Amino acid sequence: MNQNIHIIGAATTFGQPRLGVDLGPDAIRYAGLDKALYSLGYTVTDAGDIRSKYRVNASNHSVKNETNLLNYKEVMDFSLELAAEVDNTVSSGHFPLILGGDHSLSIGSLAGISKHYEDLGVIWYDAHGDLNDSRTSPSGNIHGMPLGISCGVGDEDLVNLYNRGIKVKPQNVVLIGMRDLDEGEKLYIKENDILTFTMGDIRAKGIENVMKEALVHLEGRTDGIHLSVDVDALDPLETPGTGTPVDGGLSLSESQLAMEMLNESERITSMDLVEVNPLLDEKNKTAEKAVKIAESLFGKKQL
Ligand code: B3U
Ligand code: MN
Ligand code: MN
Repeated sequence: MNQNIHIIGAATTFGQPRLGVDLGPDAIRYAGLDKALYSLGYTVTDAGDIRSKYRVNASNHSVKNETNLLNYKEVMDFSLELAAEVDNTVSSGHFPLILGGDHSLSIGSLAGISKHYEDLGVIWYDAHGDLNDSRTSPSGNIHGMPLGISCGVGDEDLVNLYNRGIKVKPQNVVLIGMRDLDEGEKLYIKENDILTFTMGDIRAKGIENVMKEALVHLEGRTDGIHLSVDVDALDPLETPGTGTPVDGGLSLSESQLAMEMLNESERITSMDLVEVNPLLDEKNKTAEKAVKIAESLFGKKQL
């Protein structure tokens, strides 16, 4: 594992309508992220937050454009800024740890990271596929689209963001924790043969076997693996402070084991930790879980 971690707060809320997810990066910091990583022996720097130049308030938020995309311009501008910061972070030899913020931020993080890899793998640890485009999306929320956009599907300008086209090949993606997929997403997964582990698969095989299969699948075909963790992959009993909770999710302990295995693989190059919304939380419990997940990824073992 890269010993130099650079934290980037991606304080955006424009990918979905619930205000407060832009406060996620500080909620995770206040839950003790840097100290936890120092204690594991890492060098940690913090870029502070990237914040949209557009002010957020209850009346201007959640405006759809003519093609069913919510806060389109805001997401576009934010993604560009984040892509540049992440690109610079990788160039300077640091591990980018991007704190969200809603999941639309992965449009920018993947744009920045993928520039450095021919065949970037992606592990998408989430209740949702985030593979919609403006036609298949039931909501118009761009946080339900970042993986699709990164694979080259959807709005042309978002797909071509950061002067680059497709960022990730669908065969280099593994979905873990799925339990809320829209019809269009199911079709896309089938047509592109994306390795997918639903909660049903995880219950049947166990998380350990699922992670083994995921790593075997990405072995050989990828030259680095980006990990995108949406805290709604976990059960809402564990992580209630998130905008679109779905029952029947992963436990903290399963998630820690999954992260430990990723640590041992020594293949993870970068991470998003997203959708922590302290305004929906109980005493910052969700941010505390996010810190535990990061600790496990960076090598802390469960007792
Ligand atoms: N698939 C739905 C719901 C959703 C996606 N991501 C989240 N929720 N967090 C959509 O709106 O695209
Ligand atoms: Mn997500
Ligand atoms: Mn989700």
